[in-house]
Amino acid sequence: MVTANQHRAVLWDMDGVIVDSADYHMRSWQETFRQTGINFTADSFKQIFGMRNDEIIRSVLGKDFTQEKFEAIVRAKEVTFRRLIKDNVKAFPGVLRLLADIDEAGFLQALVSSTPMENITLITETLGIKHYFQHILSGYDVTEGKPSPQGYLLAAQRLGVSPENCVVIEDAIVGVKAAKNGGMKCIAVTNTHPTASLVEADLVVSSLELVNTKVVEQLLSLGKVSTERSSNRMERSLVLIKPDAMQRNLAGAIIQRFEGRGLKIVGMKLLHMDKALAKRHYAVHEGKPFFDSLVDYITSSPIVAIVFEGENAIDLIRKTMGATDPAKTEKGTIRADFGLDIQNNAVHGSDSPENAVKEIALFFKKNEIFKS
Ligand code: IDP
Ligand code: MG
Repeated sequence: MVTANQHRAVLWDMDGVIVDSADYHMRSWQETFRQTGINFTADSFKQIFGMRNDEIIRSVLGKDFTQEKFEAIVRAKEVTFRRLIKDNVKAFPGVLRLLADIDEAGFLQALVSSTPMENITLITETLGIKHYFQHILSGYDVTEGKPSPQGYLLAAQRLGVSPENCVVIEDAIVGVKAAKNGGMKCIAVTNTHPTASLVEADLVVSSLELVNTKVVEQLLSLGKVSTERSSNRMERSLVLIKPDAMQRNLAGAIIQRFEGRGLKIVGMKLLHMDKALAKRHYAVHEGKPFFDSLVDYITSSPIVAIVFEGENAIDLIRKTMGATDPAKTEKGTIRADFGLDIQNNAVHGSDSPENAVKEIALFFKKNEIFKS
């Protein structure tokens, strides 16, 4: 049976996403360069991290090396790498479960790595994950490295899936760029680089333990929402980090969810709402049975008020928050992950362009909002 998900795919990078290999790459470069009489420190490795082999060798040896010397060094490095990692292959947390869940949900999967096939075979066979991939592409199958989208586009083509139906999982800045250059959705995981350098991704997470098939589906359907609209509106919306979240030190984690979706902070403050402000902010709920309790709750401790700006910000923020009742909302949303109950639901977001304008004006003066 052909399911809807067979027209959708998840494309995986390998080093830094599936396997924790940075240390072994560093040690194998070190060993290889030592044999050529060059001292290669951990500091030098930081500078070259994410570069292609030819760029690394050029940065260490200078421009003067022959093609034969280049190939010999790369071969030696990769042989050393496989020897060092062979008995130490370790998947990042959440990877094995996510591969199985995505497979179970009927998505196609491909591995798109810039390393040689021998490395890919060693890693995927050791972890027992080779069968999850309907296609595997090595660095030698493409003529252009990342940030060119060539590898990801070729993998999508081989799977028969169009780029807008692909989600790429990456850890490298050039890898995220490659996915976006190819018109694909991208989840970036901060295994190698900090969040701030990965904001081009549609979602940035600290671990793949936080990702599930619902998140992948949401990312793909967000794409549909924006293409259905004739143009993407730049919007501003008010977000409040509510008392229950502040008391549990969740402000940073919540802001990260929004920033990870590309929303920009253009206004932000810590304030303790008084009853008058609470009643104006929640005026539409006056007379409802939960109104008094809601006013008491929202004024019970300081909160963070934020103005976010971005394309379709209002809709995007509501989707990222999830439905009002944490028990009933979709997995992977802020309220599902952090909300306690229907009142203590961690976060507020404006529900329409009209209300966004009104609410922002309640909390911010004009000169407290900055151009992004
Ligand atoms: P929203 O925050 O998802 O827009 P609204 O219906 O506008 O939801 O309600 C405003 C806030 O009032 C909710 O976020 C929640 O904190 C609280 N609330 C809504 N419904 C109930 C309820 O039935 N019992 C208690 N509190 C509620
Ligand atoms: Mg509301």
